[in-house]
Amino acid sequence: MTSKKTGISRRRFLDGGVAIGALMLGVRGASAQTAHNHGNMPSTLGLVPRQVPAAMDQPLVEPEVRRSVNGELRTNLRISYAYRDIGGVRLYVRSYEGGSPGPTLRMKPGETLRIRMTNDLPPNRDLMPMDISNPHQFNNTNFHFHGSHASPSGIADNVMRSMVPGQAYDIEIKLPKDHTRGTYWYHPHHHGSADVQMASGMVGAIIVEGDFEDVPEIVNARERVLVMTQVVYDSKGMIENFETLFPETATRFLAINGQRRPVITMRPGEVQRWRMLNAAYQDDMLVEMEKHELHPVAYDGIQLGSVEHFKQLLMGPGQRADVLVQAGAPGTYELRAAPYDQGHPSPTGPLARVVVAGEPMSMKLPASLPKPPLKTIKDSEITGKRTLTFSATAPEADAAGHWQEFGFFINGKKFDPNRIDERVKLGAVEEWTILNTHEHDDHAFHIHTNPFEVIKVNGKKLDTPQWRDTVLVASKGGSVVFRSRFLDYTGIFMMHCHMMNHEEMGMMATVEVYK
Ligand SMILES: [Cu+2]
Repeated sequence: MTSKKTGISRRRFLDGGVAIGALMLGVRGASAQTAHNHGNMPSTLGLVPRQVPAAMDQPLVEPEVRRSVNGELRTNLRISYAYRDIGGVRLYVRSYEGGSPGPTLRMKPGETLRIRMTNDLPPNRDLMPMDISNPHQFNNTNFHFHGSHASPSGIADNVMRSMVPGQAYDIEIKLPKDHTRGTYWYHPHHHGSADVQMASGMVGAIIVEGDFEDVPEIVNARERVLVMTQVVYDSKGMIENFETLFPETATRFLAINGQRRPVITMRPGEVQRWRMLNAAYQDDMLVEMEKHELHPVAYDGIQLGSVEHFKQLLMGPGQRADVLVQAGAPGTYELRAAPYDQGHPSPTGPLARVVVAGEPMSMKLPASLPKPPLKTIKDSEITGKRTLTFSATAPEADAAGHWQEFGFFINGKKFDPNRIDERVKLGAVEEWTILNTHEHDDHAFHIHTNPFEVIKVNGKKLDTPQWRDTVLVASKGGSVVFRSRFLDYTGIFMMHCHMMNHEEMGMMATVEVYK
């Protein structure tokens, strides 16, 4: 069911098509598919009362999959407003391909991602503000392949591009043959609008295939893509003002794959592999599952050297965790976000219900994992060190309101696209200390193009260093030390806080890798 030219699987759309038709005719039982409706249906919505889908407890639906064919993944992504019924509310928000999340893209190392991106949003009505860290022009966009080791220049993973309403653009991102394999994602990265667009659900998973090929316990496990978001909206079900996203207590509820508390089914003893992506625009999630342990085998698309075991797994915005879960006795268990203090309370609540039922399966967790793909960075490799300070200013009394009075900084400066903040020689291997002097909030450090190996957190050396592309840095003087190899690609790319309210208000800086 794959059209040759686009590589788009139509199966999901055909399934979804039934649901769309059913909705328009008012037939019952079409609810779970509404997150994947294609395009707008304003006339129907205006004239005919629409079937209201169940708010929760519908079977989990995974995003439509688009696969690479003959070495390339060629596809279209159309950005437009779309209606979306979710968790008992009707939203009218910006979207990829009419849904949230957007389609899951699946490709392999050495292949090229070719996207024709059409920006069908209406023209911007606001002028450029004096201060570009005042969120603005929400209908401009671009494309970022989060976690990719690829060129940041030209029409590749270049977040300096401006894709304006009414225009179409080509994107071409070639992955090297030795690219790490795992769970990645995409989202807009246009300064001024990225936060609003991601909060609207403009996010999607990218799977770089082929990890754990020699681990039968993982190969045989049923895989699920779980794109976790915070669903936020104003009184009209829209996001047209920054006030909808900030104060940071604005979160309404959590969702997976655009569904509020969907149902995940498992059989007793079954092991499943969940590709979990925290695609929330702002907050951490402390993930737990009643009476079950979570067993990460990869973080941020990079395989671990051994299986980990947790009751709770903290995921900052932007982070991924590939987690094995083994179902226990028959019953219903909640997968949820538990309370966590990130400077303000992280959102809590159900993510999904896991229903364990049916014939038991005898499956096992892997006893060991193959050697991780990236070599640990030795002391002798280090060619330079630097320290970056994340800080912020807040109004004196009420830290929850008045976002215009906050300022977010890296090394005391707000983002300026015309300034180069850090210059690094191609091939350098550096040790960076990220320091968070902000009194209120943790921050989520993310850098493009090259992953890094975390060796120290809050002054304490890790027993096992951890490769990441996004890491949380605690407030009130918290710190993270990592090492990174600046390999293969010259050009200008970004580092920033992945709590997108902070990024949008200035907590981003440029890095230039030169030859
Ligand atoms: Cu931040």
